[in-house]
This record gives sequence, C-alpha cells and structure tokens, in this order.
Amino acid sequence: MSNTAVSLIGVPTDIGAGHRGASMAPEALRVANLGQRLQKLGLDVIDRGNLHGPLNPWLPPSAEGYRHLQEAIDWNREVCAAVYDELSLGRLPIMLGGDHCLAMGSISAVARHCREQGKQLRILWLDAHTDFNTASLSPSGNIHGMPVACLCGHGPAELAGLAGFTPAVTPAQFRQIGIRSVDAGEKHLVREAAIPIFDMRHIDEHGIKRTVEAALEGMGPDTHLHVSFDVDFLDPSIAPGVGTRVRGGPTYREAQLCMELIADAGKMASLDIVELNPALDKRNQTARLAVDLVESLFGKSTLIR
Ligand code: B3U
Ligand code: MN
Ligand code: MN
Repeated sequence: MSNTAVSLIGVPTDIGAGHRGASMAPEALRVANLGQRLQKLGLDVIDRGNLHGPLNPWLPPSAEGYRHLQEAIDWNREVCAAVYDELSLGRLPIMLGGDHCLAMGSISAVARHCREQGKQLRILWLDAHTDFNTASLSPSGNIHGMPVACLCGHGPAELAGLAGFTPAVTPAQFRQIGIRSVDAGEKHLVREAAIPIFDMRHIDEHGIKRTVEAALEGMGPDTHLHVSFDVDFLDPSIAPGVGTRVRGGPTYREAQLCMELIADAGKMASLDIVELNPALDKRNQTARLAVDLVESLFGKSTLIR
C-alpha cells in the first residue's frame, strides 16, 4: 500500500443523526493525528479540509417522514462531487464524517466511477445497524438510518439518483458485518432485498476471521472495495463516542483482526469513517481508537512496519 495516494475529506455534519455532535468528528480525527499516522505508513496524504453544507436546523421529521431531507441532499451533492474528483485523480478518498447519511454521496460517486472504469464494486458495511430504513419504515425519520436503502433505490429521487443512475448499487454488492440492531419494519425490507449480512451471531459462531474472509470472498482482480466504517460497529465499552451505542459489538482484538484481513485483501479503494461523536466521547478515546484501526486497515502490522 506504500505508494497509495489518499485524500482526507472532512464532512462536518450531523443532519442525519438523532444526536448532535458528529459534525465535530473531522477535527477530532485530525487531533488524533489521522493524517500523520497514515503518512508514517508511507502513504501520500493530502488533507483537503472540510466540505461545506447547511447547518443543522434541528427540526422534527417532515410529513414525508424525513428529518432534514433538503440538508441531506445538499451535503450529499457536495460529498458525491468531491469523492468523484478524487477517484478521477487516482486517489483514495477517506471521508472524515459526519453522520452515516454521507455514504449516499460517497458510494454514489464510487458507483459512477466503477461503471465508467468497468470495475466491480463491493461494499463492506461495518455497523451495528443495517441502515436499511425508508421514510415510511423509520421509527425516527433520521436519514443516517436510510443510506443503504436509498443507495439500493428505496428513497427520494434526489438522493437515490446521485450517481446519475438508479439504483446506484444492488443489495448483492453489500456485505454487512457487526449487525445487532434492526428495526421491526426494516427487517422485512432487509429480508426481501436479501442483503448479505454477517450479524454478531455469525461472528460469535464462526469467529471474526472466517466472517471477514467470507465477506471478502469472490472479489475479482478488478474489484473496487469501498469500506463504510460506522464507529458504532465497535463495542461501546471501547468506543463510547457514538450517538447510538449498541452493546455486544466486536472487541478491540476482533476489530483489529477485521481491519488487518481487509488490508491483506488489498482491494480497498475508498473509505468512510462515520458516526464518531466527540460530544459523547471521553478525552477523544474513540477518535484515537478509530485512527488506530484505520492504520491497520492500511496495512500497519506489529512485525512488518
Ligand atoms: N435504526 C434506527 C437507529 C439507527 C440507525 N443508524 C443509526 N442509528 N446510527 C434509525 O433511526 O433508523
Ligand atoms: Mn450506520
Ligand atoms: Mn450504526
């Protein structure tokens, strides 16, 4: 991975979330030295600074069932354009989120890039949640619970069509790992879509190694792997700085091995780091943990480097 060129893109927004604070996460990740740590691994790192978008008006969901829909559209247009530009330059974009609704923009850009370059796309979704809600199913109206559904075509045209075609991706392109919280209505749609899910029970039964290997199976030589890392994937005992803590997540060791196995596969070409919430963190420990894990994701190993 040593000559990989990466671009850090700050997306300081929490308009999709149920708690304020993820808008501070790009800076928390910088304070935890994300850029310098990646440079130390030999990567060519450029920090592009932060994207700009609407402030969080903190309104209740609209009659259509979306909270902050126009804001989500505006932010995701910015994200989609920025990610597409980095991919066109041959650089690996890293989103410093921001709440998880930004994945609609990042993955739409990746989908467009892959279509133009004739590449296969695989999306690894590391999360406690499936994020497969629609406006009518969502218990909260929070758009960070909807990006996977939206990317698969279940959502408003302005978001579902960001790639320039709809759906941007299909459920079969996803592999979700760490799942342990799915809403009642969401469950039906998840089953109907047959999205490949490796939930916590799967990890308990088969171990993290076999789980991640299975999730990465079948990638051809021309596969672009997008990793969408929701920090609430991790057990809240090690990662308290997130808005929706769900107990029973991967331990530190499991998370490390997960990242190392993804690095070994050598296919990661774009990354979201989302849902980190410094307002709920303790002395930036969750940001530091995220940086530690992202180093492993880029191939840091105890014995080799
Ligand atoms: N499924 C719930 C909670 C949730 C989803 N994603 C996060 N929280 N981070 C919802 O509101 O859609
Ligand atoms: Mn999520
Ligand atoms: Mn989540």
